[in-house]
Amino acid sequence: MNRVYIAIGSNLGDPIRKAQDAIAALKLLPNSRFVAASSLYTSKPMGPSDQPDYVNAVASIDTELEPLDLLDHTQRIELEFGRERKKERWGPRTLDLDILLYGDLQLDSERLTVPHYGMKVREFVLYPLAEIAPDLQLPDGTAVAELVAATDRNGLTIIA
Ligand code: ROI
Repeated sequence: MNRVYIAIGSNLGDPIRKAQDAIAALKLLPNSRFVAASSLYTSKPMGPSDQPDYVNAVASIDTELEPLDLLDHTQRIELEFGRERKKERWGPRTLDLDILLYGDLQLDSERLTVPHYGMKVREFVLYPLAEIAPDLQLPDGTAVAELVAATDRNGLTIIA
């Protein structure tokens, strides 16, 4: 079994509902066991500021799915909830599921990079992650608690 952490983000079309639906969908993944989901948080957009605030959360599962099989599933869930891939870089999105960590795997491939490249500096990832895994260390030995301590909340607030 591999402990996996998945970041959830949405800022279009009832984002609270989208995040809750995403968590429900993760509970149904094959060959996997749902472990935990964080609270839902609201966060200021990273990237262009002329877009709505985001709803963010982090969930963890234990899975026997291979990394790219898991990615197939998370991308399927994104599409099920109406994700449209837009041209604009860092523009608004109906649902984003990012595989943050896959056990201690360090992988840099065309389709998937774990640990997720931005996770060490994004408050909307680090705070929810620390909520469900306060003692977690990244594959390089960095403690999530240390990263949280070094990262401003930037308005991040629990909403549900
Ligand atoms: N900003 C916030 N606050 N939350 C996100 O989930 C998020 N996702 C993104 C970009 C566009 C980088 N900005 C975000 O993909």
